[in-house]
Amino acid sequence: MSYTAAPLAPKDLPTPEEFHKRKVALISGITGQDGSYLTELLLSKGYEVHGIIRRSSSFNTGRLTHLYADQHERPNNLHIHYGDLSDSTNLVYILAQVQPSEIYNLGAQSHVKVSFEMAEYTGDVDALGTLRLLDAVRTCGLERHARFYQASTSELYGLVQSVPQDEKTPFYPRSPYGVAKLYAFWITKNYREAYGMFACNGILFNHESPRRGRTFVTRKISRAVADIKLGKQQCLYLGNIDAQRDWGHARDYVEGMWRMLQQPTPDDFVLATGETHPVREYVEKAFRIVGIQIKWEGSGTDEVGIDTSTGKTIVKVDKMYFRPAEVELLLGNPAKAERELGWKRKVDFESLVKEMVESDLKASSNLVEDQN
Ligand code: NDP
Ligand code: GDR
Repeated sequence: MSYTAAPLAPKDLPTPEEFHKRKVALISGITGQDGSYLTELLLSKGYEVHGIIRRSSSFNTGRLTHLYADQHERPNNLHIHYGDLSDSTNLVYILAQVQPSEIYNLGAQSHVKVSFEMAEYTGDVDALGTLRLLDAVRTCGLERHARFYQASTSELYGLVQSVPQDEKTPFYPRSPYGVAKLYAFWITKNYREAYGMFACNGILFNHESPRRGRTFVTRKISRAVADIKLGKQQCLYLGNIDAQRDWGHARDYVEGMWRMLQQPTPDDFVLATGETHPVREYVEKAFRIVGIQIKWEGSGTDEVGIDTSTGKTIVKVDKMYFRPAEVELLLGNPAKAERELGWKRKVDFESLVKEMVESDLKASSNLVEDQN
């Protein structure tokens, strides 16, 4: 821990409005894709940023190295605290010490397929972890002062009820991850109503970037395309390539998170692009960027993608990547966020795929360091 400022006693707290002007943010999940972009944004706005990181036997701060400076050598506005959403005492301690004016709860076991294998752990961290953090806010007497952002998800919609999905569309989660996030959604809303907390749910549709974890489909594809182009990999194995997603850029979405906490009153908002694309289209576009044209042959788990210029099979569908229950179609309607937050995504699908493939081409050629 690098932070030693003395916390304010609850009786000394200024009004909630004055407290909010302090611009002190606490981020759980700071080492993740969104955590790193949000940290960049908040630092650029003059915030003091505190992040919770998990102890790991290997470095897990790769996405932050360009932002972090040793506080002994070159003090800056980014402070790191060891912690975990499964450890209430630790959360209370961090909150009491930092007294954040804004809390972003991004920490989660965020992989949908993994959640089927680690259902209890996912529930503990994603559902109860949110409760622990909300209760830590209350324990520290900050419930009228700290503003709270909950990383809710389009996975809440799950089995399609209607499209496009917006704030009024009913939820029907399809995975232990989705069900855990449903609890987190409602407990956030409940604490807003029960204790008057400034707590918001951002219902965010898929957002990607060169910093996306490598086991999520877009990054798995962009890296494989680069490796196949450079002769380092022969074939890309995928699951359900007919699933459709509403994909935006993570940098745009963290801007929306911040905007939610700057409103006069707390509310829940969908962030999405309003477009949907099947996984197979992402594959085709990504290969096209490196000059490879794909044609599909076969169907179901026998489907393959063939490089039309060489005749080689470079994509194979493999049933090991299918999920016990799938979310087939996500398409969000961001009208409320556009109207009330003045938020609009800047990066379109084509530019997103291009940025990810070009970044992985550089990383795979060792021209730049991997961003995660
Ligand atoms: P990542 O998987 O990239 O990051 C997850 C973060 O949570 C990492 O910093 C991870 O730490 C941390 N974490 C995991 N378990 C714990 C724990 N027990 N205690 C504390 N921290 C923990 O996710 P994203 O950045 O993509 O997503 C951020 C949040 O937004 C997540 O909650 C996700 O579920 C949600 N979300 C994401 C969307 C997306 O498309 N990206 C869409 C909608 C919602 P470590 O680095 O050590 O693993
Ligand atoms: P998702 O993202 O489940 O939507 O959750 P992911 O990229 O894992 O999957 C998207 C779709 O692609 C299909 N798919 C594959 N997925 C992976 N990971 N690997 C494969 O090989 C593969 N082949 C096909 C999947 O079946 C799925 O339909 C992400 C996470 O960031 C969540 O935390 C977040 O809440 C939601 O987005 C919105």
